[in-house]
Amino acid sequence: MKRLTTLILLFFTMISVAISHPDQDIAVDHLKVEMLTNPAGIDVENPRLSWEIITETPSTYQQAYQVLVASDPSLLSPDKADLWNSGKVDAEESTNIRYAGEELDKDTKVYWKVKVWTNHGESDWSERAHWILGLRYYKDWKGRWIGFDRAFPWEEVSTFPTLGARYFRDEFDIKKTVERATVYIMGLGLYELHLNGQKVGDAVLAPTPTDYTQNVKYNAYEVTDLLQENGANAVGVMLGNGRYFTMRQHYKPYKIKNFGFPKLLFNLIIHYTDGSTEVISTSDQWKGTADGPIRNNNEYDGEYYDANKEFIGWDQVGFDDSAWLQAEYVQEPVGDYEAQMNENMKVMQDVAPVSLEAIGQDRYVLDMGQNMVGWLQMTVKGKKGDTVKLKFAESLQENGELFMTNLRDAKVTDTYVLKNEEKVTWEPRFTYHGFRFVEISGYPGEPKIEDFMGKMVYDDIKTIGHFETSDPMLNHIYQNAWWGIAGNYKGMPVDCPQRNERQPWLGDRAVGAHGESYMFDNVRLYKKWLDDIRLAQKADGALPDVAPAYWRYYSDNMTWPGTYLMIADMLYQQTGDTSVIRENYPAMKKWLGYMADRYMTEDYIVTEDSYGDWVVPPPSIEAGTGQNADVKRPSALISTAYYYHFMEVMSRFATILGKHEEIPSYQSLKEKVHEGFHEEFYHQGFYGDNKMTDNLLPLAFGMVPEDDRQRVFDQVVETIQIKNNGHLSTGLIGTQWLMRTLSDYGRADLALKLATNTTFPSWGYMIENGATTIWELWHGNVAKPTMNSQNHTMLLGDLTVWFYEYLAGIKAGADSPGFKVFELAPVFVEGLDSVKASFDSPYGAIGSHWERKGEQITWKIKVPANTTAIVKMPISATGGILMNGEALRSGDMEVKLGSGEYELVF
Ligand code: RAM
Repeated sequence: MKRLTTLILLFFTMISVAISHPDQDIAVDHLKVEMLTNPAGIDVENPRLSWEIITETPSTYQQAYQVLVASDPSLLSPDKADLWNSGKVDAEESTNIRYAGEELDKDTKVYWKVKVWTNHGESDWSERAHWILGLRYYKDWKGRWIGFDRAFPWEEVSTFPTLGARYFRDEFDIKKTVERATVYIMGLGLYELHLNGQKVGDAVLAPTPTDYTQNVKYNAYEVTDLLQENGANAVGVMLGNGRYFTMRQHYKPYKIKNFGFPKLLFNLIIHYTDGSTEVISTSDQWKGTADGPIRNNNEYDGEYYDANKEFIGWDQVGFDDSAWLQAEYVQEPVGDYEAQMNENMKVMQDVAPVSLEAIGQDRYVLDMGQNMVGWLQMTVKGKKGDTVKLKFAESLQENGELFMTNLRDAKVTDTYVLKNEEKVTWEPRFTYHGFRFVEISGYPGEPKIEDFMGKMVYDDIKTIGHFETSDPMLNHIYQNAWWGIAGNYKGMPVDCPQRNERQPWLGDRAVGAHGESYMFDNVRLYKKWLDDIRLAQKADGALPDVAPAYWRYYSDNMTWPGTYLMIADMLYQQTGDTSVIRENYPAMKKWLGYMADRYMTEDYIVTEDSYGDWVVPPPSIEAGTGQNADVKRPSALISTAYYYHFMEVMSRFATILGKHEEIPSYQSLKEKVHEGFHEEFYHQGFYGDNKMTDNLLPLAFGMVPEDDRQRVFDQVVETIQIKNNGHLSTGLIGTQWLMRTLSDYGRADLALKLATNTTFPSWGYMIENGATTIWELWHGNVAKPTMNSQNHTMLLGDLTVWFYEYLAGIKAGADSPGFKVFELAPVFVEGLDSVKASFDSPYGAIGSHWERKGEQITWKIKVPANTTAIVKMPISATGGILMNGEALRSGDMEVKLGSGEYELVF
């Protein structure tokens, strides 16, 4: 009997399988591997796969999925998939599904596709995507590192080094038919790869910078189509200095990390159709020279290009390289070899200049109209030997000359020497500048504005957020933030792009990175940064202030190194990926132990701090005029409050990792720090010296006893309204908690006031004074120039988080990271008539657009498939709420909505 039932069941199942057919409306798209679209050369054995469900049908949820992975596109069917057929898996998860198929060999290209079953039917199979598992083991690499571990007579290794690019080349024959070929390359500091006369890929300034004593990133490119079958082929690689041969040599060697001369390891793995494989790799049979057109390249100082030194055809077959040297075997870099999982930089946008003016004989100033990061492309025609100089600056002096003093000793000059009378278009390769203005000198004839084009260069990551309000000043600030954040993405988030610094300072991004995550698809960049930070940890537990620690700053404080925890927390919240916590938890714990051992008193006060509330505004513009902003005001209040906060964060991390046994120790230390903090810093109704940040931190971290909260908060309000006449007085630390704390305590109106101020100190003040990005200093227009960048992101604090999570109200669910369940709960702040925002979550676009007309608010929202939005209505909407024209039950101040578009009116 049982057998019969099984048979009958089987029969019906077969019928239902046979008659089930995909629903035209439900599709799967945007397939990603480790959140990358079709990655070449990753080194994750079991990468995580993600996809998005696209449908117009409301409230669609995934109920099951099936993934197929095969070694050949022709095998991508359920009965043939040779690497993995997951079968139909009942699950709602559509992100971060681990590949659980056959173990893959090195340099393997695999193809995959997916289909889903939902509560509204099933999809068809997706389009196919692929990934390449690259080289996972040290031993997978063939050949040897080549380079020239020395300078040539025309080069100089001094404080301001001039070192030309190195050029290497080789030719090889291909005698068989190629099935597939992939290049794996480590070219340090920077490389540009050419095959048979063509540049490979569109990356610039690759690879991503690391501390090369810790890890070296390789890039991979599929080059099958660039190879010449049954014939001769040529490979050419240019090497630039980047951060490897660092920008300042023989100068403060105790502080500035230097790695050596540029070098290269190259593997081209060719699979032939007959099943055999060949590897072309670097050896001393390659030829090389440093006597080429790029005479100097330096991130601070610029590039010097002499076209007379060009060797045409050097990257093609048949070039006469008899004058070149034999490549030399060199020391390998110390760090481990790893696939680069974050994006390389690219020319992301063209920026046309807005004006060109003569400022003297043979000198012109070009205005880009925007403080930007990248370089200038120039078209020029003259005669042999004509030398054009391009000098970059962020602003002009009153006399119209470039303002250079805030760049410190960075020479920021690109030079081009003409070789003949032909018209040429040129741009540099191994440098970049932060600039709005360019001084052009030596240009033959009269330059025209059309001869120049700005190239905006930053990491090849998508802008995924859009934010706009009824207030032009807020929109302007948002635009400035976008330009500043994008431009400072340099394979690591640097503090500034123009002066002789450009360091990845941790503190600057602690909270900013969270706001940025709504604007840019920066997950892989920040994951890489967590690696940089972890790898910079000392054996004793110390974490640096700058990572990669190109500048050796281990000053021991809670705020800059603490960014390590905050970035991991942010990535977890925004993506739901627990690996960021798992991988970094031990190092975080070690650091917190180190800080407690060394700096925690018996009364649980953490005494050590370095920067205090860095760059607080001076009391007035007059008082700040000509003043140095580089003043450290260490504060035990700040370090102790952060210690408390991090105990809470670590408890959460321990919960996520299932390390429940570790939670009590965090909790008990947290309590003790709390008591100590209260004892030491609490006075009647305020903390510390009653500065804004002194009160903001305990409020933001939940340290204030309930009965005293309002009193303490009132102090913040009084400081803003009365002492500061409606302005903030926070520096880098306080501003990171400012807007959210004000809103959480019911004063979003005050936050809005601060955000729309145009008088000092405010973001609007910067704009009133010509800023097109965000300044390093609130008084940037009058401060002493020694530390005064005009393109820094650190003073954004939590402003962009506030834009998305408060004004638009889009926020990952408190108990559900990664936007599977998320909140939509804007503050419909008085004084704003509309806010329109969207953000591409891992599941698709989320939208929130509200508009106030008189007393009525219309709020349009968009919820992607396979997610749930917890939609919170304002308390003031008790007068009745219409959703898509129908009245919600009264008292329904919170509704859960599945995918779709909705319009709420109240
Ligand atoms: C300066 C910059 C940087 C900051 C450090 C402490 O170099 O302002 O952004 O983090 O100081």
